[in-house]
Amino acid sequence: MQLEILGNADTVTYQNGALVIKTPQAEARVWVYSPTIIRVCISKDFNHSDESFAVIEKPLDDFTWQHLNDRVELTTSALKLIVHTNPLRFNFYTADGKPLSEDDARFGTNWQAERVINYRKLYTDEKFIGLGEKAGDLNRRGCNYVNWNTDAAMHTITTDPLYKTFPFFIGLHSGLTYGLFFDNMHKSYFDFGATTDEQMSWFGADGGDMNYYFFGAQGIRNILEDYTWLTGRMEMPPLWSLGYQQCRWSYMSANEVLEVARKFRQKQIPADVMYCDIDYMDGYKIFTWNKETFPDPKGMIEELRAMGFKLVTIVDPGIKIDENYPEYKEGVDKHYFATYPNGELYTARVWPGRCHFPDFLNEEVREWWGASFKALTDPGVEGFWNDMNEPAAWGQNMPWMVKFGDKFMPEIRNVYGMQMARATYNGTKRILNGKRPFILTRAAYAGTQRYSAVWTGDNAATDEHMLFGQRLVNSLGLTGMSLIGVDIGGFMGNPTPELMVRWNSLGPYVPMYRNHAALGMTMREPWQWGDEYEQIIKKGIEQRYKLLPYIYSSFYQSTQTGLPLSRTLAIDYTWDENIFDTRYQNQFLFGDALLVAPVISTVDNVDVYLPIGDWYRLGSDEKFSGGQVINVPCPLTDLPVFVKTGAIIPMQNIIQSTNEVGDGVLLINIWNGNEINAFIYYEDDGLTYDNENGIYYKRTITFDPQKKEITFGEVEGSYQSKYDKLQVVGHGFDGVIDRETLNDTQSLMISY
Ligand code: MIG
Repeated sequence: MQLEILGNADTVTYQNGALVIKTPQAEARVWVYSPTIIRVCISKDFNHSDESFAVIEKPLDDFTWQHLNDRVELTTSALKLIVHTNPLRFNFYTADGKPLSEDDARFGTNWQAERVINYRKLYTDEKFIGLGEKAGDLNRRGCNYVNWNTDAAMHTITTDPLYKTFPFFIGLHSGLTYGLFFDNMHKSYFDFGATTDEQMSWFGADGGDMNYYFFGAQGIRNILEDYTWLTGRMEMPPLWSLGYQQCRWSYMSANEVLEVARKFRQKQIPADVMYCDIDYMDGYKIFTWNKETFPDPKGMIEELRAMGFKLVTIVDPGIKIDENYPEYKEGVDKHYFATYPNGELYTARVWPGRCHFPDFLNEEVREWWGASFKALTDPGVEGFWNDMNEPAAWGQNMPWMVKFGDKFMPEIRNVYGMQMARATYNGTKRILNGKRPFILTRAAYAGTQRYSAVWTGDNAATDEHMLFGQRLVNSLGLTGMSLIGVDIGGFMGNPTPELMVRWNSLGPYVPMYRNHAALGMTMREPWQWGDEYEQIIKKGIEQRYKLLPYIYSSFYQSTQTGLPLSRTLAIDYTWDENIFDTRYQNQFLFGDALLVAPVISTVDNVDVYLPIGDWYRLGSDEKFSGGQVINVPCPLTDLPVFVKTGAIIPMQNIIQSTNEVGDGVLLINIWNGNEINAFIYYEDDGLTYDNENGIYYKRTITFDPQKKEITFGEVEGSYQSKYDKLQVVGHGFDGVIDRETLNDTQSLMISY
């Protein structure tokens, strides 16, 4: 194997909005996407189609550049890129010249066979966060990772790779922030100083170009906003998907599904969603129903609907080889499946037995797949769970020569699941004719937030996995994903009743709250744990429903800014060393106002680190000063959750599902503080795309402690709020704020 270097620049020209720099060995192009986003693409064989599955924006033609002796300087209003020409190196600075991130001066970018690698300077105090669903600590310094979407069944808390690929990380040093997105879908590698004696960080891929977007905005919020501008943001999810979801592999019959749903209503435990895992199908054939066990899907779904439940069904990519199966016949006739290089169809075994695999990279195949959902939408399914799309098959080792169109498996593996989710989203959105589909996918690539929610796959029923799962959720939140779930209770193995209770006290603060378990595991519904525990779990679920107005508004924030619901403390407390301490690294903000400290089930007090500011414990309104570690009780009935002073949290009274109208009272909870604070309240019908036509209800609620005034801003949008009464609930005020019931009031003076 030879090492090929990038070499010295021969020519530097400007062509169609890009700087084009040629060396004898390669060609580099530089584009500016915004003042804070610069793209560099270095290639030995420049690909003119320049296809990306992640990026949805186009470059701007807005930068200045000059070619000096040994370098080219490109400047935007926020950044300076210095390209050294001998040899070619790319170094990024703030506008006033502070280094943000630089090539390693010795090695820069080079190739070994098809592998392309970029070596970067490592700063002494540099930390790294990101890469989405990855094992390890919040600070990824000293770790290395591989992106290669994998059915990581039985994974531990150190397994790598897992199911998803998000080649985007954020670097922190010298009080400065930057982000780097390596948009390359081949198998890729990231090393944050792990195996370079702390001299360099490096990343690369098995093929393709050294194609990266550099984000130079200051502050992680701004970087996330830029990253999600570039790769898209989620749209408003159906409100019902934010309620409690009950899943299992599998509820084996329509009767069983209905029985469980009824029991939620009898016991008055709120819930919105029931799931059908693979056993609803006829011989695991996608888009079919088992005629014996699910004889009348429409009837079942209508009964569920009458109880206020939605149904989500699973689909896998593998299409069973079966002459009597229309999807198989059509897929073969139209050449929709992956092949060997000689044109034979590739076959592997998975649940249905011998299967073929749709080529989701082909738009016609995506259309066909999407349209096939009629078999599920006709009887009334509105949620579609995409599993096994790494893609997975028994043996887990798809041969590298398998072809998807003109590309081989290793080139497309990391985007396959995302393209399946895209096909599912577009297809079901069309068929549902104005209703929002709910899509959930296991495999993903950067940009998946535009189509789907994700969950973290097959975890285990241990305390350690509960904490790890939260870390994965928080890290996924740094990649544009916001609607994220973990299998509450643990997929493999059986939780102790205490763990089940504890996990359900965290559940209200997991963006997607879904209880799920593997085949053969104990039953997991809230009533399986004895009376006393059932009541605690019920309280947890009720907490989720109380918080829904806050949660929904917070998802609106995700759609506008790319900020996730569950936020590692690194987002807002970036320079506070304590938040990276492995004892506190799982703590997170849930929306703007709540700080949650996940804690194992076997202790009844715990150390919590409260960042700077004052905080109230949610359960008791007890006040604490931040910037210190506090030891607090954490009985199974009270997970440590804290509220920021000045916080405004709209809540509602308990309902049994999002389908219920409720009592029309919106409870504006306010915790006393010293500084003025505002919250953007958002509501729409939770079900359709009418919100895109201005049919929503949005207003800013402001609390000004100096003026002792709460202001309800002008309502934007034409949606009629489902709450016709407002009640202000004060916390931490001397004396009680009257629980005054207001109508559409603009401002309210309070006395305390
Ligand atoms: O080979 O559909 O991660 O959630 O219950 C296992 C059965 C296939 C893996 C998923 C899991 C699901 C299970 N699936």
